[in-house]
Amino acid sequence: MIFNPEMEQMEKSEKEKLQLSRLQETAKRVYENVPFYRQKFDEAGVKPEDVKSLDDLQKLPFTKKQDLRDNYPFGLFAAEMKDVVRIHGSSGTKGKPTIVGYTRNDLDMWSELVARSIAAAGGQPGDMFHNAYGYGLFTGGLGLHYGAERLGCTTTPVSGGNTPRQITLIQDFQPRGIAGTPSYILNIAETMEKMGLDPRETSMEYGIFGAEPWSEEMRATLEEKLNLKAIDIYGLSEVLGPGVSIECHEAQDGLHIQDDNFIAEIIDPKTGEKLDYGEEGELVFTSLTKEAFPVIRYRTGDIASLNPEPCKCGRTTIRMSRIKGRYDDMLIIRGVNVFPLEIEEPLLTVSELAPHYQLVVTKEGPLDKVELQVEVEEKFLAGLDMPKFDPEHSALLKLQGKLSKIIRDTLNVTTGIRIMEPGSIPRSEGKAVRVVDKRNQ
Ligand code: DLL
Repeated sequence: MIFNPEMEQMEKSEKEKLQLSRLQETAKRVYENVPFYRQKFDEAGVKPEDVKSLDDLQKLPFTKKQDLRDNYPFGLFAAEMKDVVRIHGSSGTKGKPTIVGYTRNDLDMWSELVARSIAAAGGQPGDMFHNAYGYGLFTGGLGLHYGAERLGCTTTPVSGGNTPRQITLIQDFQPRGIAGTPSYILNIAETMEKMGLDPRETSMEYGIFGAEPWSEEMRATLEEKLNLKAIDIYGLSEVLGPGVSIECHEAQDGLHIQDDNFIAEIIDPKTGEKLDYGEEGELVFTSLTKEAFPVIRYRTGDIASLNPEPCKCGRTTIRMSRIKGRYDDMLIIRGVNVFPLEIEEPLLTVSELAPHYQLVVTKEGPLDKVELQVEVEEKFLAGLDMPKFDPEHSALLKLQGKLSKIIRDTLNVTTGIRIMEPGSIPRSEGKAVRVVDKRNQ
């Protein structure tokens, strides 16, 4: 089902006209209401009236995460505080959270975009919908919540954590749809298995998973374990929250960007130059309809590419690739750039290993040293003669060698590898911690 065919199937030239008039309004809004933007525009020698075509977006300055920090908490708001009815934020890795705000119209638009997203994932009015994203400052919980209600789903605000209760509610309420981070949903599935329940037997038909990087292999694992369709949803607080883009269940091939509300660009992160369709680089978003917290050319730090080809689902919106990672999370292992996800992919192809891993980064002299810690699959372990877990057991050493070779062959890097006992890697209840950085300890 297409929730808003008028917008989601709009013809290209008409969409571009709409984008341009909305971009002009947004440029005017930030210039008139936010001293930060006025100063940046002035420094760049550009006025809102200079935006005469979509190409003129290139003339506008970028906005970065540091700009949000410098203007903490409300300095970038473009609406009066009396009109701001909701605050959200993201915790980030250090310091104060990044704060964003919404007017009533913003919340209305957000609900609509999430309703569109759930429909794209295969959701329908009347579905029972289990929302396991965290409720709070994080945008995942309330973002999915209001969108599910807007679509007409019976929405259960379970939030993250308390896994046994999640399982009881899944069994008793019989949801058709579930939402949560892929790592937490995996945790729920495995907890069910431990309780002697078969996660393939639940009522769930589709899952809306995102808020953290996950690989095609993780999709295959989740679809197999839970017998549902796993759909990738993307978003970030600075731009909206969940609902910026989502895959459709028909193709599961790229995430449809809600481009009546956002313009996406891909840039070279070093030069800031705009890249072509298909080229991989940093994803940049400009909001077109937001009132309280519009963003102009916001540099997400996320790596993706764009695809303008029409999709078989009938939507005409531009699509982005699955996120490969964040520039912040990139590791440099002996001169080779590696994203955690690139390690997840080969790792999940080894059936003797469980999909639980962490990369521990330490310093050895001037070089970064990376150790991949990964759990062995319980079933494999049970077949070995090992009363007490022994990492030096020949079968585990052999497994270690096998994984090391696969990683070397696919990524051209050598990492240390530690095979861990089942259950020893901390389980996620929200965003999984994949990189443990001990370089400054
Ligand atoms: O994670 C919003 C969200 C909630 C998205 C629920 C999807 C579902 P933040 O906490 O601000 O917002 O974190 C945003 O998370 O810049 C990406 O690095 C990462 N991210 C979000 N979705 C995906 C995804 C929410 N599908 C940051 N794949 C973003 C990979 C993702 N990374």
